[in-house]
Amino acid sequence: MTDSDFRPHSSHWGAFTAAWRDGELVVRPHPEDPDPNRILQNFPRALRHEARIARPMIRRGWLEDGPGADPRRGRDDYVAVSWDRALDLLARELGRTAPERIFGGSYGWSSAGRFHHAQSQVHRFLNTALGGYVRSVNSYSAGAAGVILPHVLGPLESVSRRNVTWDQVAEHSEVVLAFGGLALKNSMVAGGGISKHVERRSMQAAAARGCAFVGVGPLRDDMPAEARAEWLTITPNTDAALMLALMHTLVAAGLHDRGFLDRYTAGWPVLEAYLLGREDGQPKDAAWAAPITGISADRIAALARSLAGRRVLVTVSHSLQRAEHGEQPVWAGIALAAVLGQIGLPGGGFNYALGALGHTGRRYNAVSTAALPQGRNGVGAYIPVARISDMLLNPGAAFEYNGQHLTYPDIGLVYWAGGNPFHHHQDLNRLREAFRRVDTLVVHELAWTATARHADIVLPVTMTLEREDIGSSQTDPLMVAMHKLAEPYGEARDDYAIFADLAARLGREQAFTEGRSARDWLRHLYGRTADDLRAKGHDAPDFDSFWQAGHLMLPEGPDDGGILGAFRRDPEADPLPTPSGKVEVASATIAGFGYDDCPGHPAWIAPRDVPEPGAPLRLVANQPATRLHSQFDFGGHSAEMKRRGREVMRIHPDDAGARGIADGDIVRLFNARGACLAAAEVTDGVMPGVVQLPTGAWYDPEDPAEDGSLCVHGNPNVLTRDAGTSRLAQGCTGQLTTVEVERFTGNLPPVKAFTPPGALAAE
Ligand SMILES: Nc1nc2c(c(=O)[nH]1)N[C@H]1C(S)=C(S)[C@@H](COP(=O)(O)OP(=O)(O)OC[C@H]3O[C@@H](n4cnc5c(=O)[nH]c(N)nc54)[C@H](O)[C@@H]3O)O[C@H]1N2
Ligand SMILES: Nc1nc2c(c(=O)[nH]1)N[C@H]1C(S)=C(S)[C@@H](COP(=O)(O)OP(=O)(O)OC[C@H]3O[C@@H](n4cnc5c(=O)[nH]c(N)nc54)[C@H](O)[C@@H]3O)O[C@H]1N2
Ligand SMILES: [Mo]
Repeated sequence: MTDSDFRPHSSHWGAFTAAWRDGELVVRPHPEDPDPNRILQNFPRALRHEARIARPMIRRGWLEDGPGADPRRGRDDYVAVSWDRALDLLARELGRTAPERIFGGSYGWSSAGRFHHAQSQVHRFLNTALGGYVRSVNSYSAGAAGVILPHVLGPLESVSRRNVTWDQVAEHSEVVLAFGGLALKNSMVAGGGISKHVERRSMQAAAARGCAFVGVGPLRDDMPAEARAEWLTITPNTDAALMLALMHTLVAAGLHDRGFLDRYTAGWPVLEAYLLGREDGQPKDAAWAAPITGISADRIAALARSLAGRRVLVTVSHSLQRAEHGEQPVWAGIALAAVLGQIGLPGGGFNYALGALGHTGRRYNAVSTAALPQGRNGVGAYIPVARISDMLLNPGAAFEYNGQHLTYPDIGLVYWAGGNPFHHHQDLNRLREAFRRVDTLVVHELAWTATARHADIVLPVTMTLEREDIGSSQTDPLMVAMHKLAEPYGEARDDYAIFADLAARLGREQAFTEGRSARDWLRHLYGRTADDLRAKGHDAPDFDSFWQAGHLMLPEGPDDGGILGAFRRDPEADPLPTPSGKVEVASATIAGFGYDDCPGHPAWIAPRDVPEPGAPLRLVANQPATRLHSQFDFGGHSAEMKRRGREVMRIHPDDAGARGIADGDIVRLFNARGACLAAAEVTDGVMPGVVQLPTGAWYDPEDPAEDGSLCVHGNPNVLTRDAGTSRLAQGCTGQLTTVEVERFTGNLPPVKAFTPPGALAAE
């Protein structure tokens, strides 16, 4: 095996090359990546794992009894059918279902290649072949932030990705106050691919220059050792109270930047009145915040004083807003940065979700990289993405969202390609109930996820290694010619090929394919980038040269702070795209909606989901270090990091001792919504009163026929609550909930998540 045997490919967790040796795929990270990650090592074993789906499958109840609500979903057998039979049946269903009754939101990360991106494929198919579908808006990532940011500071992308860079942090920041931390496990990942993981060395350089990092959160390893950070533990979901108290302390001491507040913000008198307690008689001072946050008043006051007059960067992770009233810590973080007068300065101000993904803290490419055009959606109805169960359970019911009164549509057919709702959604027992209501659930999957196991029609798709594509992200200069590395598993086909055949059955093949093969589409998409390069005066190789070289370096744009930098330099010439053109530390628009769960200024609103006798511990259900979400949970690296085949839950020694739990024990986590098993790791890296179980272990009910059955594998979403952040954003609140934990003493049930469901002989 020589270097020339290694062919380029890319994934959301890194660009790489791979080659075959003795029947095994060998995966090497991109040679110039200074800090590659182990998630790449999930690929080799995943490729031919028995969890892959080999043939089109139809759920027996649906095949025998036809479409309709069915309590057998999730515990039925499957019948293997030919592709022709599966596509004929599906085309018939699609043809007789009105687009207004098809839910095609199909949320999920899919794979990195820009052409075979399954979510783009399904949307294009539903638009071009059927005229549209009921869609979803926003994301599980930034459900609350994505809605509140445009009202108060600017679009999500500008505040998150086109803002402060890691180079600015290394060079300019004096204090980085990181709410929710800057965990390296998270910045491993970037949608569309990433060639350089720069976070570790940037924080190292900043710390060496004397920059002080403060990591606020329940876990020590939310900050890398290289940042030499102070770990400030906080009671989860109380950050807004800490931020308000920091502001109060600064204002009371006259340390706030009045010049900045006057010139660059709107609504300061409203927020100031709230901080000082003129509204409710309660000053939001350090003594007030201490019992809420679990941080002493002295510590809060000292922290506030340490920020004044320095180049401070406030970062707020996605996790803080993936919780009840998640809008508040985002808005309060912005207000804190405004009180400090730092917004728009290099290495200072506010950067939403810096470090949460490898897209942030980077320069944008100076040219665009093409995405598959989606066509036009003729259906107007939509839901905020995390309201899926609500929609399916309550057709016709009214709900509020971002100042609007909306109604849940009545859905007959759900089409999913490239996402795993049994990974991403909350209260999975409720989701099962919701999925039982529809007439038909169609899933394109490469493996037998729990979502596939609930579907009526399961179509096996290729995984990224089995096809050609172009890997590219706007925040990474390396565009990758993703070469095919393996033949498709079993009868698996590309999503594109499946949709093309369905479109043909519906008489819409030309509209969907535009007469192009997959290779033709790659050429076409590459051509758009090449044209843009040439238009901007750069050289661009032709497609065949690009393909042979395996990559192309794109020119990068400036590091100028984006719209926040421009606004800071000249607020009259470059106002922010908010109603006032300024930073809205209070918002007349939001106040006008009249929501008590999201008032007109950042506020502390006590959550309802707080510890109680039956559930005295707070559960942090965060992103997993060993994989992307649920993807390739059966891959080598993810599997190796489990204990006795279960996901690992971390618990503080005091909480473990009080429950007789030892390191390595199997434990049962439970609350009013459900229960799951996990393996305990006892560590003081988790603050007392908190347990942490990452997402991504495949849902594995002990008895699929029983409602509320124990998940034997460790999926925390059997425990989380299915409720929106507030009426403003209706965002996902899956990050936090409350649980009790006990040592599991029964017979240990086997993990069956990766064993295909019962299959009947082919028809
Ligand atoms: N409790 C809790 N829940 C959470 C979160 C949390 O913090 N706590 N975080 C949330 C967040 S931020 C997110 S983004 C979501 C993530 O939720 P998802 O994006 O739904 O999770 P993934 O596991 O990435 O799902 C992608 C699916 O696509 C499949 N796939 C990959 N390639 C292809 C392909 O080419 N074609 C097809 N058809 N399928 C393919 C994979 O096998 C996988 O099943 O989870 C959310 N859920
Ligand atoms: N390895 C890996 N990386 C990923 C992903 C993955 O699946 N795997 N998913 C990617 C995606 S889609 C997204 S959206 C991002 C998500 O980015 P985030 O949502 O920010 O990531 P999390 O790891 O869920 O949360 C970060 C940390 O916030 C802390 N935290 C939780 N609640 C609170 C709180 O109330 N207050 C404070 N101060 N801290 C709190 C937790 O300790 C947690 O470890 O991650 C991305 N990166
Ligand atoms: Mo996300």
